[in-house]
Amino acid sequence: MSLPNDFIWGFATASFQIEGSTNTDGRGPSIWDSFSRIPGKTKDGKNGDVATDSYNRWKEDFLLLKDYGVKAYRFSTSWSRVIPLGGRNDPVNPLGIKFYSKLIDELLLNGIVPYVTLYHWDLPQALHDRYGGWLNKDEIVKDFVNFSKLCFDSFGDRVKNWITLNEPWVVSTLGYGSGAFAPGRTSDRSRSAEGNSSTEPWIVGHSLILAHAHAVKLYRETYKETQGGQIGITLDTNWLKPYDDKPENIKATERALAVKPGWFADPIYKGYYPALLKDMLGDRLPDFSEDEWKVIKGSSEFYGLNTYSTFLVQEGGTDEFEGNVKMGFTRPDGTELGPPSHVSWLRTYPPGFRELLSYIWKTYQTPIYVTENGYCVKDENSLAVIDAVHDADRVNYFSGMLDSLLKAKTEDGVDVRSYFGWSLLDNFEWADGYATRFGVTYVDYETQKRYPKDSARFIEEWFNAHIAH
Ligand code: PNW
Repeated sequence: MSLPNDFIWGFATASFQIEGSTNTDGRGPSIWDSFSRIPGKTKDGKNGDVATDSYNRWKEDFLLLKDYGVKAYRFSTSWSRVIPLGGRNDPVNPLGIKFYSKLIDELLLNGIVPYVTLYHWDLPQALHDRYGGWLNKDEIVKDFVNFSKLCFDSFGDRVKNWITLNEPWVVSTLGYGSGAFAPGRTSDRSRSAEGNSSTEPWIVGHSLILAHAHAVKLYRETYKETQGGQIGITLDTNWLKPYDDKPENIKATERALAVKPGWFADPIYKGYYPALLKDMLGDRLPDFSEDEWKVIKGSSEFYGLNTYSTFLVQEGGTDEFEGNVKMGFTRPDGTELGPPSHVSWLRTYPPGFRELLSYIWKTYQTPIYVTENGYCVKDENSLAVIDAVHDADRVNYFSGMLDSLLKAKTEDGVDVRSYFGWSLLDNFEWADGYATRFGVTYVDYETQKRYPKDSARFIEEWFNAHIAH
């Protein structure tokens, strides 16, 4: 059993999580700069001002990729680095363009294919202040399309794989529902002075879908023919299994899937909202006009899949963003899906990945690019470097997941075309700060020195052994 020669593999990162240099060479502030500087918003009280210093150390990171033998690298562009104030009438920052251009050239010179995410959560602060950012559909769609156009114009001669948005579910629900992520809006007044969790996430989701669709429309009309690339979206999608075979738990699982991934995937791949989502939200779910639906339906050329875990689902929860269900890892017989990781939402359960790949392939019938998958070892942060690099639990996770991917592709006939491990290196893990480590490379934040972990070597060897030559 092996994967075809053209199967793509590599590692992923995101601009705000690695670059640092938030105030260098003309970059403008993003909502994550401001949010992470508010005391109490990140677990370790740290922000992204330095991160892994990759704005300065990008060559070193590139050398890691080369050393690991990857075929591709997924990274994201910082909107406020290339248009510091973000808007369509605001000036472009040539140094920002130059930064990504250099990186792209270096990758291509060494046979590494760039996969570029336009938006991985770092909205220019100015757009949030000016008109409410993602809450203002008419303005943000135009500004996002303008930013996308700048990227197609500047990099599209060399970049052939575009991802418009990373995980719109997270942007909407954590940014405007729980308020755990930037811009931190929520009805919970202990967390924020502003926001309405029952309406804003659904409004933001609406804007995100349209912004994505209009960027794709522009690419198809103006660039695709001459540049010859492909474009799509990345959705975070966990596998969900009913807790047992009780009808109410089966129904609860369907409802949970209607929220995630259905809220975004159904409009984009099928051209309508899931009925269960509409039932749950009534008129709080903004609908699209007929003209808008035409732009949205079929607006992704692949399913960009970020996936980490499997959950067991029961009737009875109150979190709308999960579909009002209870989610857990404990089976009815008391056994667990997998041992705890460093975060509450992630367990190692490889069979779930195989089932998820089949579900997506059957439901959405579009090629799947796994754009993120990875693991954080419990308490890795308290280990000395020489121990942390022997990340047996992460190796175990990747080993199981890759085995599932291979079976999905070769035995189940799922059209899956890439695998990007999250992440190339330990980095700023959003509200967790730096204490949660997802890298296959250890970063010593005192010295910024990088140390390859066993998992990096494992993945390299796994693909060398499983891709047909
Ligand atoms: C991803 N879930 O988000 C992000 O794209 C990365 O930036 C991040 O560093 C990485 O995961 C690790 O947290 C997730 O619902 C979103 O299970 C949602 C889930 C998991 C990860």
